[in-house]
Amino acid sequence: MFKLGIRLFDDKLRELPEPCSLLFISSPGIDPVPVAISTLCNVSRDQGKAIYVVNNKPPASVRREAGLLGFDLPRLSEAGRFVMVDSYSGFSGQPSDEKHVVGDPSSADRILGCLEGAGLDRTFILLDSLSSFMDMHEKGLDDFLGLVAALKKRATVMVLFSTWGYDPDCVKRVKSGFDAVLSLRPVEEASLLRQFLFAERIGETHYEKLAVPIKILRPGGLRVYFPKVLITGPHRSGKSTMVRAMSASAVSVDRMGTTVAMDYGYLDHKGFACDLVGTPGQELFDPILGILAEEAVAVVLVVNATDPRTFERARAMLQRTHARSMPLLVAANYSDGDDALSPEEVRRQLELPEDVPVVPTVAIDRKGVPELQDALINKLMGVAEAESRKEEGGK
Ligand SMILES: Nc1nc2c(ncn2[C@@H]2O[C@H](COP(=O)(O)OP(=O)(O)OP(=O)(O)O)[C@@H](O)[C@H]2O)c(=O)[nH]1
Ligand SMILES: [Mg+2]
Repeated sequence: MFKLGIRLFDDKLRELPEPCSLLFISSPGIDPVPVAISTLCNVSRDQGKAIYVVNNKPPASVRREAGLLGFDLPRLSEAGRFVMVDSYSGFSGQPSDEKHVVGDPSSADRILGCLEGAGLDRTFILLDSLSSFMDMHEKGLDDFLGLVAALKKRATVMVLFSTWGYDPDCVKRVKSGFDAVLSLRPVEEASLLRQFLFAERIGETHYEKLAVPIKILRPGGLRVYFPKVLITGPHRSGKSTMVRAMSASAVSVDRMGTTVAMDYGYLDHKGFACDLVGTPGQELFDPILGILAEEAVAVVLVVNATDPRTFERARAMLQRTHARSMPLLVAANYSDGDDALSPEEVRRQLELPEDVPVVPTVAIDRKGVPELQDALINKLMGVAEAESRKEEGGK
């Protein structure tokens, strides 16, 4: 079975019969190709063979994009795990260097014939795109849905569809021809435009709020992406060290060993990415705490577990950053100290509710940091999962 690499969706997609058909809709202005390539390359790397049928751009541009995303298409091709079907050159009248070329890309039969030649059984086939196929001739949609139905008996099919200018009835018909419908849409949040991947329908279940924010890394491919996680806590509790320990790369604006502006880091962990912003700890810099906290989606409070005298300050910082209205986690840092309080004791003394994870850490040695990263991701995804469960429960 193919995987998007987004657990929240994959758990549900697993319930579909195999092989299945998936419609991937994108709004105008959003390029669905990076998500499609990420999915396709994951399939061919992890489970078997994937075929990319392209009819709206030169195959070379797909290869180039895959390279930028960090996928090694040449190696996958060599291993027989990736096949390109050029359904573009025949349409644009250009010569093709590809091995599999569809002579007449407006004919569903010819596409099927070419796929037969490429060996389509039990593969994952990406058709890019339905919109271009429909634009080629009048009966495009019927022919195309016929093609999808024929392919689905033998392979999993994912179809890209950019929905602009089509009448709503037509879009409805397209959607009903597939086992699952996902859509990539922009969502405006606090004046920032972000991309979200929505599951509209999986099998018979319709969803309104099953969505995750995503970002395309080049290289890296598809990630679930959270734009800002705030790392705060009292002076010298280990925030800057923690931002570095959690990040693939990080910068701190420090003077004489103390943070005077902010730490910036970037977490990339198990298919998730987020920007980490660390605050200064000294009271002197409190005026900027609120500014740094703007638009944060979660807060990690770092405390020195050997020094409970600083906990009152920690609580004050939670107030200043409005942390209690967001997903909150606590790193009980300095847990290497002999007199370090246990996580339970840290929870009690900070008066934290049960749903706030308290993770013992030693930031200088990265001890407990993977657990903290897991807890952060679970917390962020928990919000999305709760939304989707609410929805299912309501049906
Ligand atoms: N033993 C021990 N030392 C730590 C740990 N975490 C950080 N440190 C050390 O504590 C000191 C302060 O760490 P920083 O990361 O600069 O602390 P900070 O919270 O960013 O400090 P400010 O920005 O000044 O508020 C450094 O010398 C770190 O090496 C830990 O878990 N155990
Ligand atoms: Mg610091």
